[in-house]
Amino acid sequence: MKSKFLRLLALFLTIGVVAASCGSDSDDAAPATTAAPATTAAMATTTAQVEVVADGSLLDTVQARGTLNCGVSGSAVAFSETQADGSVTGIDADFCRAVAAAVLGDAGAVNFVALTASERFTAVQTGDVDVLMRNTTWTQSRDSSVGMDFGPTTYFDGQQLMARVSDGFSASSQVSDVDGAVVCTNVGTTTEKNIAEAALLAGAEITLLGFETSDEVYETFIAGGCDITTTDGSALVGRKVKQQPADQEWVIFPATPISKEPLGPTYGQNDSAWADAVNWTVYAMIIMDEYGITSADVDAACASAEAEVGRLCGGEGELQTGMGLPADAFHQVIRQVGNYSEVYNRNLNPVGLYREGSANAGWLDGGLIYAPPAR
Ligand SMILES: N[C@@H](CCC(=O)N[C@@H](CS)C(=O)NCC(=O)O)C(=O)O
Repeated sequence: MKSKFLRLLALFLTIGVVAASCGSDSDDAAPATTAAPATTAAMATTTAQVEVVADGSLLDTVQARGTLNCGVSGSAVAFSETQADGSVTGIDADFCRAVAAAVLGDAGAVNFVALTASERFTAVQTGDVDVLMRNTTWTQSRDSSVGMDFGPTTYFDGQQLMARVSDGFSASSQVSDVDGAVVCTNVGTTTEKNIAEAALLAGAEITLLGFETSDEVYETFIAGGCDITTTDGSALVGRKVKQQPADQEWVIFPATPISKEPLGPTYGQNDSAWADAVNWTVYAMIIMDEYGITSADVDAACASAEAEVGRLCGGEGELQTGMGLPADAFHQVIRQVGNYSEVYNRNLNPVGLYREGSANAGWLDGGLIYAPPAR
């Protein structure tokens, strides 16, 4: 823990540096530290920035606590699934682990908190969770009046519908074809709003049944209580793989999703130090992927790395300590969890979701996955 004295000293030094850079006629009463020799002031700048930005941030709280409270679904196939032994698997679970590896040096230091869609934002507001990795869509209202901030999109999704082939639906069906249908979905989601709006626009009259959990949605769908289920396309694919009964054939449509569902880390608004820690964990995973550096070879790569990889590894010119993280924070992320492709492929390939040709390909391959430079 940083002492009060260090924080105050840091604050004074920052004021000193700012005042100096604004000219000596500044109205700010610059403390005597402005007279410090240039080298001392320059060295202190780094420390001062770290101490001040992290002060009062969740970053401090999480580091003091020693565990990350990460909000997940727990029943989102391939994204976050609570297993019989209590462990949680999936791409969202791995992003929780990645943040723990960066912030705490230990990918295992995660307390997973399973939340329904309607519980999730309250859990952030009350501080029950530090971050959501819960197939959560970045929207304007959530980003503003709901009080959330959003990190880099980790999965570009879109809403689709799923129905039985025996009911006359096919991959080329459209929303207008669901006229008269009973449609099941989850409450507290973008999904329920999108389908109501899309059906209205397509002139289809539907009966919308809302459930708190996806398990209830699929139990009802399988039993014939609804003709259609609708949610993020990735979730439909996962449920079809896991739950389609031998005597039913389910089909997903329309080919072009009815909405954009950018899914990614979500946390309370106005905490820049925490946001930076979460966001740059994801960016580091994307950048290391661009260099082809994986968990298997990151130790060797970091041993001789230069330039951008060198900086991310924690070598000369590293930027992690300047944001309140250990110098080797991102080395640990790759080592303990993996780069973006590793995490994507190991969780999503088994349900038939591939990066190639999708919006989740890297930007050099025609996709949208992109990170700013580590500079
Ligand atoms: N991305 C949408 C939908 C998220 C959502 O909650 N989807 C459901 C269907 S995949 C879900 O996660 N269910 C899992 C559960 O019941 O725990 C949103 O942010 O509102």
